[in-house]
Amino acid sequence: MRRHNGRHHSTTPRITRLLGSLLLVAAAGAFAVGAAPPVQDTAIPLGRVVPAPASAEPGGAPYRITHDTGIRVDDSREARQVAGYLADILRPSTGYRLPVTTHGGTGGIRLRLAEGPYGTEGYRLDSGHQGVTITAARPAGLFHGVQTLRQLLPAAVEKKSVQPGPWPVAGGTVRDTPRYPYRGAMLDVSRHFFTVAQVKRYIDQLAMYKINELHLHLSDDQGWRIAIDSWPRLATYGGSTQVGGGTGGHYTKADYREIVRYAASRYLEVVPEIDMPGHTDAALASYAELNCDGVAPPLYTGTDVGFSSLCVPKQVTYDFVDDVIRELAALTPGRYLHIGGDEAHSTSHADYVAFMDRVQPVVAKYGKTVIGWHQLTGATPAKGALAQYWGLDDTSAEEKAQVAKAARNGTGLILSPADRIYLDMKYTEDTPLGQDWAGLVEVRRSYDWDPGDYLAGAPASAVRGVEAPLWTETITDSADIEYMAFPRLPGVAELGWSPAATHGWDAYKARLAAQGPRWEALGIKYYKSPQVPWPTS
Ligand code: TNX
Repeated sequence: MRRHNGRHHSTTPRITRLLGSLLLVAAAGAFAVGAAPPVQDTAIPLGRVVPAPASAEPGGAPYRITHDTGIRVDDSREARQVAGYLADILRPSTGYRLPVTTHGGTGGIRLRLAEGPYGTEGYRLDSGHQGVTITAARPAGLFHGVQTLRQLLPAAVEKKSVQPGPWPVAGGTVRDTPRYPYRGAMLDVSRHFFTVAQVKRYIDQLAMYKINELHLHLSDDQGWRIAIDSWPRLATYGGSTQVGGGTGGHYTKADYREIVRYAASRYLEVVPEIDMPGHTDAALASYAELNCDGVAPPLYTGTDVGFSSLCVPKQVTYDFVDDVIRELAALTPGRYLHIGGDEAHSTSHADYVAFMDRVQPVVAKYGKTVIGWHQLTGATPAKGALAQYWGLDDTSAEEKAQVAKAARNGTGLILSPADRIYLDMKYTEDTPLGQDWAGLVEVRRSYDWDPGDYLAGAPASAVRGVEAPLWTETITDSADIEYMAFPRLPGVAELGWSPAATHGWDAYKARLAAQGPRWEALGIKYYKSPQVPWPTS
């Protein structure tokens, strides 16, 4: 709706003009209720996308999706699936048939696989009078291009009921490839359990911003969340509660496979984490023999950390670890297995080092690459391992130097600085959910830093990407997840995807603001940060 109309800029006294505008607003409101609402008739500018594309060259006529539009796709199974995904988004709101075809023709929406400078995830989007073509070397690139196309359409495209349109896509060319290969989000399903449906909903939201790694924190003191056949009580007993004493839950192997399958259909890789040797009360409570004193502690439903440890000297510990890693690796097509390693305050340093020396080869034996929280750099990270850095500005110089040194020696880094991108940190003092041990993290603070030079002494080439963890001591349902993730998560996605040259808060906040109506259309209740110029609707 146009709110500034030249006709009202007359010489009438201010008060009359004010009354006039009030009447105009009232009339517009009545119109919206009665007839079709006023529609946006200009296309969204080509670059107004989060994460910012590597380049956007506007030009030429826009394309308009109409009842005649079809989706043409190369005859590859994966490309057809991406086309089906796009059709599933566009059909409910446009009301058009949008047939997906694999034979020739011209115009319309086309998804095309072709060699070119796209890498495994990049794409090119060309829009003009005749149609929109997304070209990529791999299906992941087509999928990311589809996310860009979504954001170039009016926000109402996200609604589940037929909307009036029109559906223009600005003319021009977008060329886009990611800055980093690892762009992750972590969900802690231990402190509170989240159902498969809740995880899928989050996966869909992550995919909109080209996030490609879903890290699931599957075990902690408060709950063990994955079925392990050789140690069944881990899930049935260790998974039977959660923070606050609720009934918890766990994923059967079929549940977990379904999450992996769904994530893969959105081009996310699942990174499962079993946190060891600390954060293990749920396991220790399930099997007395895992404890050094042979006595099982009670299940834990509080929020303290650092009080539990696997028994490092006992052989049974390694039988347990081998079984768990073997079964989890067999369920996981992804490359990584995260072994935690944070806050092992009840494990001596010597034991910690000995434990990591024995456990990392087990991960390799089952064909996976180790990821550990950055405390792993206090032991000897395996060749090829990645360390996930979760320090803060005021983390000790010594600890930072230890991580930087490991990075210089070849350990890759995933950056998750807690005072920037921990999604469980409160935005302000008044945020009803979350914690504040790493400080308050408003939207600008979470966006305005550069992963490339963040950790002094770590070479830029060591940085594999970024990940936004969401710890769930205070988070219990999808609405809570969404309130903490939006609007910070898209900023993390942009830090991971967009070239450093595109970085800038002023331009970003305008692009971010344009996401608000999309979230509203999708039923996402986000934090309306006063730092962001949300459109008034
Ligand atoms: C620290 S960060 C933890 C988690 C907590 C989180 C709460 C990290 C690797 N460990 O155990 O859930 O703080 O913000």
